[in-house]
Amino acid sequence: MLELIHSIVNSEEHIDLHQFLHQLRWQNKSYLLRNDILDAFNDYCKSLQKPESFRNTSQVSKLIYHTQEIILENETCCLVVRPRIGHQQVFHIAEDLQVEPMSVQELLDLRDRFVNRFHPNEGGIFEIDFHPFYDYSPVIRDFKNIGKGVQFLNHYLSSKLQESQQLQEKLFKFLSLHNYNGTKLLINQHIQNHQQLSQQIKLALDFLNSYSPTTPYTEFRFELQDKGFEAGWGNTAGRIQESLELLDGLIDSPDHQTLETFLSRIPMIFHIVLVSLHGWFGQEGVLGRPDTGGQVVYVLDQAKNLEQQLKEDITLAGLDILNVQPKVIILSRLIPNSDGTRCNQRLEKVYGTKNVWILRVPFREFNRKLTQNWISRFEIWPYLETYTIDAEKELLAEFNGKPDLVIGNYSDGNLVAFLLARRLKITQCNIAHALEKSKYLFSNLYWQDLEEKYHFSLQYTADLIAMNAANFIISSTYQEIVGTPESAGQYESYKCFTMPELYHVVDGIELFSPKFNLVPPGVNESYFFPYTKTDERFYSECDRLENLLFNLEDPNLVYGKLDNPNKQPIFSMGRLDRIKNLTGLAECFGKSEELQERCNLILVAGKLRIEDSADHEEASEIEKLYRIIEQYNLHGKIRWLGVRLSKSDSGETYRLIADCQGIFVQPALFEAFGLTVLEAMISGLPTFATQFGGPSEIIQNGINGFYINPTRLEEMAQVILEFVNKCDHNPDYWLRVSQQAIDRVLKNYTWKIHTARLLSLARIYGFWNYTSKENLQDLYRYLETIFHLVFKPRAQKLLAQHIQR
Ligand code: UDP
Ligand code: LCN
Repeated sequence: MLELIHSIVNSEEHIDLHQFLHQLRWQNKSYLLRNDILDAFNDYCKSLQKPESFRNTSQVSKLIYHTQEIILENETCCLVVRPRIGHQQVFHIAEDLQVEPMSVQELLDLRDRFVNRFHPNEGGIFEIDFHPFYDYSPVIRDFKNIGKGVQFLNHYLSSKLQESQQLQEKLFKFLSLHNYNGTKLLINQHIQNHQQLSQQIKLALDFLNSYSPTTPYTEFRFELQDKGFEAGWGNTAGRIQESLELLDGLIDSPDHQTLETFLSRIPMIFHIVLVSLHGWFGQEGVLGRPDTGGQVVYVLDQAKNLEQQLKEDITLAGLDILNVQPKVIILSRLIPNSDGTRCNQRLEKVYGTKNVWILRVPFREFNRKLTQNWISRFEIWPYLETYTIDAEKELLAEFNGKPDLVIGNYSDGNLVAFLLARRLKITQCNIAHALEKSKYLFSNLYWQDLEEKYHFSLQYTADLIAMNAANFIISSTYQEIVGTPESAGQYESYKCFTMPELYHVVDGIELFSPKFNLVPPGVNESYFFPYTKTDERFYSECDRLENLLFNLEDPNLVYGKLDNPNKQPIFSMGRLDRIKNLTGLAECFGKSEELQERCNLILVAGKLRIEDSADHEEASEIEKLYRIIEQYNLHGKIRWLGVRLSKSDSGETYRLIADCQGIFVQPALFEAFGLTVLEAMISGLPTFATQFGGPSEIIQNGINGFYINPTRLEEMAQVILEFVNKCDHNPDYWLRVSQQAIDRVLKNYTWKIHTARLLSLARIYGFWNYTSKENLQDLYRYLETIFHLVFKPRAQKLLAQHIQR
């Protein structure tokens, strides 16, 4: 990029760069983000009647396209440029177009000066830098491979296995470690080192040759034991042979594919904890409450499917004979004042499973006094450390020992996962779901002003600790990690930022680390399936739901009566919080008379009345929705259902809308992933979803759905209208998009794919963790220091405030 700027400066275009920056200085904004920059550039081009070629292909336009931020200070400009995904460069351009690269430290100081919180004379600021701790680990080179960490790691590990006898010995030791409830698995005391292992494998393979591949393991179990091999290699002679051949291959000539297949078979995961703390965690009547959405759906479905996958793996490994039982515990919080939910129950079995449980542990204050009420996710930080200590005891009792894997969910669950993993010395996996930092613009820069309400200083510190500690991280989309060519990713936003007067993050996370893996979730196919699967549909519920959607007049449940219920329905379902932007959809509908003539708008939005809401954002969205209905006089054209639908009701609702050849719209200002998008698509609804965030990876625009820009309401209405018109001209069009939406989900987003991948990762990273644990000690010490010296004092201060309230 420096070359590009130099080349601009040395060409005719330097006049444009000079004038453009000059024009910016005359604006009243001195901190511009990408959208502002693009708008300003458009204005510049318009005002000087620049030709299209200049706007699109000039060197200046190229520079502008890649610029994420411009900060103006006195006569100079600072440009934060993202030449390609995962890379950032910073430049300082003076009035006379002298260009100098700027260091990260200089950028952070500048940002502090921007908010008047730069105090060089009072000493330096604490700098957080994780870069040195990633030295031990290999890093991916090409940004296109970010999120494919395990493939990369397998290449790396297999080449190391080839070179290093030490790693071969570690592999042997790793294999000798495994047991189930004290019963040895895989290798017993007859094999003492990796050379011996290699000899015994050959003997065992010769021995197995005399059996037909389908012979059950029980028939030759004791002979194999004599050769040093315990249960865990397979359930039949054929499967065991395959496993031992894989291992033989790994010892003689390791390659990445063999390593992955072999490690994915190792029976080392039987007991799993999923930590999901904030919101209300339950199987019924909780979705749509504040802080309670897709994460609950995700974790419940994941837990059920993990049990299923573990069972399959256990059977294939031949461990049924040891009566090995997988167990999955969803660790959540107990809320004594549970508002009609089951969140006050300590233990609850998950429906349809054999051994999946929700274990709820209460938060406590000083002197073991328990908190009684629900607490917002922004306020729960002070309780997490004592919570972990209590939860650890309960988990040890429930599992009758240690779990094998802990998976954290969201910032709070990930911090607890970190603390648990440190105490129990087990593998830690993180799932972000949504990182608040990218949702709230400038939230780090103005953290002090927002602290009373949001406590971002705690949340972002917790995020840094947990994401760096995690052995592996799974993300639902690529852009969750590193964004798109135009916008930064959620994890990327932790790379370098300032928390003025608290700390500077010089390097907050290695985005090229192999710990990142893209593993999207699935949909629960018992509830969400195509509308065409008539034999599986819940017809007994259809009349009730149809009436609720289109006709029922009950002011407690529905606002709005449709003049013509037969018009094509535009459907949406979500919580009434600002980011979900259901009000934006109503306004888009309000602005387009043509859309109102052609369609009805039906919203399932949880609540109807401000007085029923304890959440300030929700209350103001309710108010706004009423205002929009009045402003655009949407009476007769809109129905607003103030209900929370159960899973089976929401599944049938999507299908009922599909029966009417309706569409689904997801209008969020930003959506990290968007389970409703998957649910609507698998039901067969042509889906229009926000272009900001995960949906743009789920949908392929124009093929199996459509992107909308929720900040441009007229344009959004136009996209929907175009579709409606096309369907009028070609009745097959709706059917085609509908079928393509179904196919997209079935092929790429199933829980079966997700859990098989997740367990394979857990095993591979378990091995990686084992081989590199000495190298991780420095990092862990650093993380503990940040936890104790930055996080904890702030958490204690917040607790004192809670107690005073
Ligand atoms: N949901 C539901 N009933 C409702 C509202 C929402 O079952 O009345 C479910 C919806 O089906 C989806 C989840 O809540 O599974 C919302 O997840 P999503 O990822 O779309 O958004 P989040 O709420 O996590 O931001
Ligand atoms: C949280 C969100 O905001 C959604 O975008 C996701 O779909 C959900 O979690 C499940 O991961």
